[in-house]
Amino acid sequence: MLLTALRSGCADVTVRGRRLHGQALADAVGAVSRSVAGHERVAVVAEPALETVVAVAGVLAGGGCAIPLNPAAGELERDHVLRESAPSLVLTPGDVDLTARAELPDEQPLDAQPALVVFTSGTTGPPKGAVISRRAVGSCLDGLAGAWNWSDDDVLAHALPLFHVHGLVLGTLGPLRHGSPVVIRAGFGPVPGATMYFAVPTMWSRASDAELSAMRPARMLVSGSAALPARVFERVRDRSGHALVERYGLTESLIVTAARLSDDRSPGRVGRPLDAVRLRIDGADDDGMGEVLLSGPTLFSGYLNQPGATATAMTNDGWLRTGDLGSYDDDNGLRLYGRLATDLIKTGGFKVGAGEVEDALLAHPALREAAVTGEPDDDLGERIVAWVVTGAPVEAQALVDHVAQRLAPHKRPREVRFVEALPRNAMGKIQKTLLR
Ligand code: MLC
Ligand code: AMP
Repeated sequence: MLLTALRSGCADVTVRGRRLHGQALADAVGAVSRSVAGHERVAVVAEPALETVVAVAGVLAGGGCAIPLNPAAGELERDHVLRESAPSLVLTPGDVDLTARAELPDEQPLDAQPALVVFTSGTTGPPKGAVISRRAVGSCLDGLAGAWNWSDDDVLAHALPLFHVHGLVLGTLGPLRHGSPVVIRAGFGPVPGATMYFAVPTMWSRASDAELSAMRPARMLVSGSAALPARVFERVRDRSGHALVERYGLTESLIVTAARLSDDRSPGRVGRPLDAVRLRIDGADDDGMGEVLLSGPTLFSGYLNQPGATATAMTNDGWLRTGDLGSYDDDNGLRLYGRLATDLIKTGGFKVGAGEVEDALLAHPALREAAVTGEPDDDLGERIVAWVVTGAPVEAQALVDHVAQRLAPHKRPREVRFVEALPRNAMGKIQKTLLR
């Protein structure tokens, strides 16, 4: 059983000021379940709305698999996701009637059946669909509950998008499993009575002094999805009285480590493994720093339709290569230092592949060449920079809009640099290190 609190009638969800809870919420979810019966894969246009929560829960409660779609995805990206995942139904908020009533279908076990397909970027090509089982979701959420004593006494607040693991699994399915009321706001900020806040570092960095101070009564403030800068950690601690709790994971593994409230906390220390998760450091240097590898029940089942990419992501003995650089010991937990692949950019907590943006840019008729890099950014952690060689006059903004419309606004370059030529090696490969 996945959505235990929802089934027992004690879930409580508020999105942008609209609330549905208790039996009325369970019944609305039941009605969606009935309406999608027989559909194995259902795409959900994940607008930040109560209907999205009810739609995803309805698909899962009936044993189906939900595919969250970024509502701001451009045509190219949306077509790709729909083609790859081939849902037999696409639900938009308009398809969900919050006043409809039906009993929830019978319980489904926490097993290898897919619960979600979440699309995530790689270094090259369009995003890949990570297939996430019911068991993985349940194990991750129970692991976090164990680490943080997350219970129905908690009230969770966040402003995360509902089409990625952070906002969807932790921020939505977590409360439906653990029974903590959740308040999902339009912009990140304090919520009276909240005991837990989940946010990406950019949100913590943007919170005002007054907002941070209003979060003082909470039990824990949590940061994840991207590296937490020391100055953000310190400012949050000064203004709110809380040392941010970091947790770490990937779409492909869900959340695998978390700092405990009893741990000494400092930026970059993302805690010890959750229950049943195993972690090892591959190719460690003298300082113990190497690639983080993971195994355990929270791991994804593979990339949809891409056995080759799945095999590349895993070792022969079944461990996931994360591409993250870290060191581990039982006393200090996992410490993260950065990523191996420079072609993966984390901007505002969103992962964006350089290759995907380059492909989109090159479809613009004025461009002859394009290379995309990530550069340090005080606000976003990293910002996407496009280096372009033009064959015809074009404004930077036109290129930015071109990417925002084809892919999604968060994948747009924040800066465009016009160059005469891109540096290439003897093989003709672009040397991105020379672009910095
Ligand atoms: C701007 N906009 C444009 C545009 N320029 N739209 C179209 N074309 C253009 N050229 C619009 C945007 O759509 C948006 O609209 C608004 O302008 C502001 O856009 P933005 O500047 O891109 O947003 P920003 O404020 O910078 O967003 C910051 C942020 C966001 C932190 C709120 O990055 C965010 O939500 N991050 C969370 C990412 C996340 O959840 N990652 C988890 C991955 S899972 P509008 O209408 O939208 O305001 C994972 C695993 C784990 O990593 O460990 O958790
Ligand atoms: P995604 O593919 O969007 O799920 O992003 C996964 C990546 O986010 C990981 O490989 C890490 O690089 C990064 N990440 C997640 N949590 C943290 C964290 N607490 N600190 C630093 N990086 C993180």
